[in-house]
Amino acid sequence: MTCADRCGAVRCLLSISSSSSSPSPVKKVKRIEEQNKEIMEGTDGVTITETWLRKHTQMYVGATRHPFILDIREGSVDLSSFKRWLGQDYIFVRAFVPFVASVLVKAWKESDDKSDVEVILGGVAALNDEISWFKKEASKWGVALDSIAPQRANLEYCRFLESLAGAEMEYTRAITAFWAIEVVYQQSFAHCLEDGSKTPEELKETCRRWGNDGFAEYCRTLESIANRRLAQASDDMLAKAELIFLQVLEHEVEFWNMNHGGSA
Ligand code: HMH
Repeated sequence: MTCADRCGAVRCLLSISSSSSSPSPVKKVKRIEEQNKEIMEGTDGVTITETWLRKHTQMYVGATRHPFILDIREGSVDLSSFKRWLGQDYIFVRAFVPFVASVLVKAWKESDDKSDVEVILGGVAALNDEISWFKKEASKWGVALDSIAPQRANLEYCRFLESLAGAEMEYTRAITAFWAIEVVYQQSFAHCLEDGSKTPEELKETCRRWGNDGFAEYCRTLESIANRRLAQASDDMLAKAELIFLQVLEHEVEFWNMNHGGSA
């Protein structure tokens, strides 16, 4: 497949995933299945998530190299934007807890590997720690967490999390979403800690929360669970999981947009 073909496929999928006047969900899934047959030719040994990352590079880069993150890395971030992100992300993380708990229950009921439960339980424990961290960090910045209202993009993302937590969302799609949500933050904040970055000292602790090596390892474990499930999935399920992956990327971009620029 040539690069031009691949770019065409990305553009096509972008329109599939974001346009409200696009075909029905069934047609979207069928189109993704057809494209995947082509893309998967000659990709033996490459994991499913890897093929998605290649196919949707543009969107993935959009979510992990957003101007908000680039500003942190350049040391030019507007502190009111940072504080807004802190308050909004606290609300998001509170809504993320019941979603992760739902993934835990699905792993217990549906997983073919018992160790998945332990990995997800580790994620729940980390979230407990994270909520305390948000409170501490907010008091450091003078952000009053209790009086913050969620903004539209946040509400929409939280609503999406609720749909992912529903009983009709099977484990394969739920764990795929879980990996995607975590990896965007890991990749974004790790970028702010790379050699040559000018991240201000007072923002480094935030970046280390998601950019540290342990979190990267945790994301790789989630990715390998997702890939194990995806490798056993039907073409229909694969295409549906890919759509979830794209929806996560879109919500992440909107979440960054919400925090970036404008007035606090
Ligand atoms: C919006 N995405 C958002 N917030 C987070 N804290 C994470 C992902 C990672 O947990």
